[in-house]
Amino acid sequence: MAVYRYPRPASSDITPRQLFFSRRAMLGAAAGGVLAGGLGSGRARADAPVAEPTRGWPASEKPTPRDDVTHYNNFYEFGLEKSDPAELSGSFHPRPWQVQVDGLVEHPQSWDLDALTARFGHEDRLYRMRCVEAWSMVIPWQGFELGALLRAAGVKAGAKYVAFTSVVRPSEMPGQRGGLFSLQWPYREGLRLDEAMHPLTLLATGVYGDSLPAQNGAPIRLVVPWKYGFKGIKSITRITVTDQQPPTSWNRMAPNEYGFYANVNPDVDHPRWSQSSEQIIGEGSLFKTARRPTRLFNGYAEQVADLYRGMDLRKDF
Ligand SMILES: Nc1nc2c(c(=O)[nH]1)N[C@H]1C(S)=C(S)[C@@H](COP(=O)(O)O)O[C@H]1N2
Ligand SMILES: [Mo]
Repeated sequence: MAVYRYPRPASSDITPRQLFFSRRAMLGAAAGGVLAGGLGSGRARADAPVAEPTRGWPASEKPTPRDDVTHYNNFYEFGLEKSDPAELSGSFHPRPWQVQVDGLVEHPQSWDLDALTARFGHEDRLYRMRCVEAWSMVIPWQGFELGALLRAAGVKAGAKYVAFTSVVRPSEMPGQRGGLFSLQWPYREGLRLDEAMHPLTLLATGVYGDSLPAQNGAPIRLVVPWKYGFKGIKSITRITVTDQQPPTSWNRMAPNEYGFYANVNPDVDHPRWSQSSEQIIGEGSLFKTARRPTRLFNGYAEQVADLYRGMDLRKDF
């Protein structure tokens, strides 16, 4: 019997208020801090309208309220509850930060975060995010294409995959200090090289016009909008180009539940729940959740279906 609690069906995902506060008390979490403002930089705070995205979900899609995007999170390094990452990340230091780019590249290099932003900039992308737990958001990210970084690194012949590694800092990340549940740290993810080079694949450094708060994966995280949210690895320290399919965290923990591809697909159910529809976070009420049908490749089929032509999406789920 599995002892892990993630992912659960959507209906149980909302932490009852009482439990939320008793957990806070129990854990002695420092009150306030991160909740109030995040780790804001000098960038403009955006309660302002979200800029027209250059690519991604139509701008007509309503962004999920900022408060939900930054307080309903999965980031197991900080704890299991949706509220934990915002509550328990007060001692996390996302600067200074280095990202090592290595493996099958012409120019292996350790990039300072500021050097990455200076070189590749940050543009707006409004993307849908569909968690494997059957809930979804629409998130205004800022960032740059992973492909731009990989092109600068010079991908060598024979490369087939890209492996990603999250930070390990048990002193700043309570979820890494053991307990009943544990993924193996560091959190790892991977993409096929053509997925990594796809123009929709983003390295995000900001959300809602501000630097990423810790809970959203500060200071740099992956966003692959046609895949389940767990592919979007947070707080990346290393990007390795390789000729081997890399091991990935959730796939290693439960390979029959979480595939390497993890493409959003309403016709391939999770063994423990349906994937045919999703709860819309930030809409509906405590008494009635808002739902909508889930779409193949999270609605991005036109842009990405070619990547999977000839593949059996049930077998390579
Ligand atoms: N390092 C790390 N990255 C992670 C996770 C995590 O626990 N650790 N959770 C994943 C899951 S399951 C989801 S749904 C998204 C959530 O991103 P968000 O909190 O910014 O919405 O982050 C993904 N990236
Ligand atoms: Mo997720």
